[in-house]
Amino acid sequence: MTGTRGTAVNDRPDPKQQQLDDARVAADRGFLTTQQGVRVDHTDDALTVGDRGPTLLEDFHAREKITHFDHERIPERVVHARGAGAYGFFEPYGNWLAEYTAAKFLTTPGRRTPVFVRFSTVAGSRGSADTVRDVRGFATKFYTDEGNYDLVGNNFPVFFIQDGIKFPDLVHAVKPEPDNEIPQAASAHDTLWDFVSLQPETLHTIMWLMSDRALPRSYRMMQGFGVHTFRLVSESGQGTFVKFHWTPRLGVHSLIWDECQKIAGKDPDFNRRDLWEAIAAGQHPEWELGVQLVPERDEFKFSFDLLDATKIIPEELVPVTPVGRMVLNRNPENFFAETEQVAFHTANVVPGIDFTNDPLLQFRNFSYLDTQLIRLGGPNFAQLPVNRPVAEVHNNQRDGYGQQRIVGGTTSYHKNSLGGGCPAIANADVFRHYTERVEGHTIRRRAESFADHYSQARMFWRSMSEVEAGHIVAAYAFELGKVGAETGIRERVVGELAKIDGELAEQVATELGISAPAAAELFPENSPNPSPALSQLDSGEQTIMSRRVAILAADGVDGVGLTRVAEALRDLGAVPEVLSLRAGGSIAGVDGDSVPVDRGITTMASVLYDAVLVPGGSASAERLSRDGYAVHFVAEAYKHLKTIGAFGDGMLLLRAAGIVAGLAEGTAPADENGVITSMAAGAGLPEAFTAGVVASLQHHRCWARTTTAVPA
Ligand code: HDE
Repeated sequence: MTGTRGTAVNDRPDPKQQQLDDARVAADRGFLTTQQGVRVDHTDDALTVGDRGPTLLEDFHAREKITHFDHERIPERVVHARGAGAYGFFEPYGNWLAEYTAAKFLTTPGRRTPVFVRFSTVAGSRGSADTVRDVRGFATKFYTDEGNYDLVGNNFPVFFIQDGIKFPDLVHAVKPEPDNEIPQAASAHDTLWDFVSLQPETLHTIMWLMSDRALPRSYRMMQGFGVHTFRLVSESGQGTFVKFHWTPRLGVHSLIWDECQKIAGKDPDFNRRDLWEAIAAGQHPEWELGVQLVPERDEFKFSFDLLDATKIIPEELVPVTPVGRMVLNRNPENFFAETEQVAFHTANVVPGIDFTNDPLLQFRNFSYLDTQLIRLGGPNFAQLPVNRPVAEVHNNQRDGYGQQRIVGGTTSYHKNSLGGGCPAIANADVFRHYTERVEGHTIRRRAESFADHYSQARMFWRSMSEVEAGHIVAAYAFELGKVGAETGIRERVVGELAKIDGELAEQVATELGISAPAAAELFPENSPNPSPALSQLDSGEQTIMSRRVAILAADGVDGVGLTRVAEALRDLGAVPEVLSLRAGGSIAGVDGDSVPVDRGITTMASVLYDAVLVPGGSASAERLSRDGYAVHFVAEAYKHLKTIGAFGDGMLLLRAAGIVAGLAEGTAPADENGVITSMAAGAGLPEAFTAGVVASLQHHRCWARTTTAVPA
């Protein structure tokens, strides 16, 4: 489609091409070359004069190697610096949405659109830990046949601020403090809470940040939201407001704050590793895409403004309707090339999806392209493999840093006659901006319809189960407890909480040892009913798929019983691992069998598992009961409300940890305390034991234990 005149079509072998081909062949065969394709025979010693003489500048290989290394780092993302990515596909369930949108990838049954998803934390640097208290990014690039569509969302459905001009303030407040760059990847510090206490529009999202949503057990177990109200546009140009929701098949599950802090030391890559290993093991995570649709005539029917990104549309008012599913089934090959260089942009839309005047979204449409220009070093980043559309690209944009395309012809302008008028303007399947009538005065003022910062925070708080509400209070107490007591910030925040809910304010104040102001709930008239959809307890399918189970064992273990339970769990998709006092090899079973060891108890920790099992075998159980790590392992699992199973003499270890008093049998199949025990052993181990473990593990944690769990 580009110009025909002078296009380099040449039958003679091009020597340059020959060189390139040779270099490629050499690289394919694994020969070491310079960037110019020259083979080198030595890369371990630089060129010097004699054995002990100076290094020579003419060693072009050494200089090229070190120069390239010196330039390896690119600026990290100013937010969402730490992430993990994966490829997969999206497919719609049917075509019913075609009435509302011209976007074919959402409405063509059977069409699988490739995707790349990047999950991230927001506040920390690239090297920070995964399990910090933070929002998670959930950004999806759909490589549709009509061009790339990016849904750049988060795992919370709301955002901290209403107008993009506040974004630098918010991010400066939450990032490490500028004088000493402390703390890394943490919101528990003066500047964030100073900002929160003075900027009440943050209160609803802060409530989410204090909730379990900020501590996902896995990227595979969190929801995603487009956050803004977007607009679907039909073939005939009719607009419909839409909110996008991703719902994970595995349910929405979280870590416990104490676990998060320990995992940050034991395995800072916990969430990254989890995603990578699940995909590598063929346990491909899956989400359902759902939409909430609001006809244009209903734009003003709610007590909140659809353009206000600090508000949700409660699912009880507008249900979420499933549209299709997304499966992630391939890990990247190179973190930098793919996960680091991927560039998302809210303005990457395709025909059928458009924006609204949400003042946060409008800013994002400017900011993402702007930031890519500096982060990826120029205007050609769309040519990087991970960003390249599958749709054909033709235009008159030329040159710039990192240009990869060699476009022939003499014309790079529109309109032209010399290039045959190419690229031509299409008249079908084109993106046409939605025609919206807009009028008003030029003002710098927040809309009155954005004023209620309290009633949805109240709805969230009142929709929580007792356990979840307890976590929220504890989170406020932890975070504010790290804020200087003399600053007045704690009091100001509690004062804002009192405008949400008096009881919440009082509970937090009690934890902080300050007095709570009297409840002064604002906007009670807007207070929606509690929304059960906001609680995440017992969400999703009842499955133990990909749940990690530690089996603690030593020489003399009941290998027959161990293998029986492990196989049953593995058959259901769980990941059992045998942990022993040595990190490898095998241990001797009591029946003369031998059991392979996967890992060492001291290199792992219960916080890295979802459940713990202790098989019988008196020698094994006695040895473990004398080992501080093993005792701590089960005690900590108990504290973190995890399923614990023990059979035969395995109960000795539970007794050593103070979990059971004696060797009495538990109430199989599922003890409501999540401790499943059986006196049986070997081939006699009843199926009810495993069934009890599975039933308990399906609930993620044993919440009933919350009040009884003793500190490990
Ligand atoms: Fe972002 N955001 N953001 N953001 N955001 C970036 O873009 C920005 C907002 C989100 O995995 C940056 O390439 C502004 C809301 C995700 O690569 C930057 C505003 C939501 C990612 C930027 C917002 C998000 C980013 C940093 C307020 C949820 C990571 C590097 C107006 C709906 C994407 C980059 C990835 C990244 C700007 C608010 C989600 C600076 C100005 C709301 C998931 O452009």
